[in-house]
Amino acid sequence: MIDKQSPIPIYHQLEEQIKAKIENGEYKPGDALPSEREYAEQLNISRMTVRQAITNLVNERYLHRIKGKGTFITEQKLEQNLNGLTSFTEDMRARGMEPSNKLINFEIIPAKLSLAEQLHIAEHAPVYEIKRIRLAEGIPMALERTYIPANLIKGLTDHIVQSSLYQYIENELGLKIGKASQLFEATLANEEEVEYLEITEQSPVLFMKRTTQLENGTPFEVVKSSYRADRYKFMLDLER
Ligand code: 16G
Repeated sequence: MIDKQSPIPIYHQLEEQIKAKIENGEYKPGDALPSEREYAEQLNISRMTVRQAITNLVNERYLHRIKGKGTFITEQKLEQNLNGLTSFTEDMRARGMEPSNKLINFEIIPAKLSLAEQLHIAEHAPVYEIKRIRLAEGIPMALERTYIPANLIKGLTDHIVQSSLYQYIENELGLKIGKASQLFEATLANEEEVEYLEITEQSPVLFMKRTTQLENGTPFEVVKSSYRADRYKFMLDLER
């Protein structure tokens, strides 16, 4: 497996072999990597060399170390393309994954002043407050709190928001979704996110706030989402 005569450094050969095993699924995300000693003995190379290969793969985020436990294969993150105003349901379906929702809260509340201003409605006007865990293949990806003016998006039910909100707005109400502005912020998980996203305390979370309007310019949602930073990454094409 290791060619000691090759001009390619041994640590590099080992790196490539480990990467290949991750890519072909022999090593699965979350699995523990064999120990340095096992590689060293099996391949008849020094532990220093094994350590070098593993360190490089940790730096490249293929692997991660957990203190006192060992080295593990890192989960592949989902890459969300930010070019386009899509819904969670559409994003998941587009990549062939099954979206689902766990509804935590669904109620109508009076809008506080700052929310009312963002939604261009009167203070205390009724808004739906919807809290959902968004899952892909049963794994929690994000916690989403959505605020929607009840007088604008009519007839919303707890049943509807357990599937797709955008689909309801466009297909059932016949409204056209226009554009959104979205803010991104790196944070550490709070208690609620730890509980609902099944992550440990202090895990990194990507917090996003999206304000979306209908085609006619009327804002219809303010959404605060917390995405698991260990599962998600974002991609945007930039032009100059
Ligand atoms: C996405 C949007 C959210 C929107 C939801 C609709 C972000 C940060 N948020 O999660 O604003 O309300 O999709 O999803 O991308 P649905 O149609 O599947 O209910």
